[in-house]
Amino acid sequence: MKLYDCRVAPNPRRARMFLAEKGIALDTVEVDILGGENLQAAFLAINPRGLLPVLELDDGTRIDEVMSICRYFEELQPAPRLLGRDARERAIVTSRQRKMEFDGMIAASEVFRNGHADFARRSLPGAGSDVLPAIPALIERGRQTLARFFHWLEVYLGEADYLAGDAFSMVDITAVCAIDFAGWCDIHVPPGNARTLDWYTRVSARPSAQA
Ligand SMILES: N[C@@H](CCC(=O)N[C@@H](CS)C(=O)NCC(=O)O)C(=O)O
Repeated sequence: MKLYDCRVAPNPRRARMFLAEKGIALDTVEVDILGGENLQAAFLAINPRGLLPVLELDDGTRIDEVMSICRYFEELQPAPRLLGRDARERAIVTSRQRKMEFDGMIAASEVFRNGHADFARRSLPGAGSDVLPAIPALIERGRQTLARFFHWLEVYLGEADYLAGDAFSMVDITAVCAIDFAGWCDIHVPPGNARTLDWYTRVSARPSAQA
């Protein structure tokens, strides 16, 4: 089994954090997104969408999408549960997880990719078109979406110590990866969001955050 990975990229980091929390070590194959290796034939044969991470099983099955990879390992090795401990928690994790992706990860990606010279002709991640020019208006939209994201983190952390309740979960992993991704564009947790700043310190101090 092996994980196609990219050390600097935020979505592969989500998968690595999840695996580290479970104590699962996998062989990895590094793919250079910045250099465009993910858009070349060798990697497109692995994932025609050109996206990372991808998990390859020993029987050759390839699983893309971070959440699919995580669900696979949650079933193989339930402890510690990171996708919810019972039906109620699993529903909350699923609901909030989507918000972390749409309002956090995708918004940070909009700001980053539409404003960075290296991605001026690759404004969406992965394969699909030879040239996808940046759309500068998406930078502001991404900023606005991130402002909403930060607002909701503060609300959720007013209810419990972690973003989906009293247990650390995948929701916390996606949120911390989105915050660090937004930091590439100098967008940070607002200084008045005390609960989020405290949570961020706690989550960033977990060994998995360095995975
Ligand atoms: N929804 C996908 C998102 C995957 C994704 O966007 N990965 C980025 C790295 S963070 C990528 O592969 N980018 C390729 C590119 O920029 O061309 C998932 O959860 O795996």
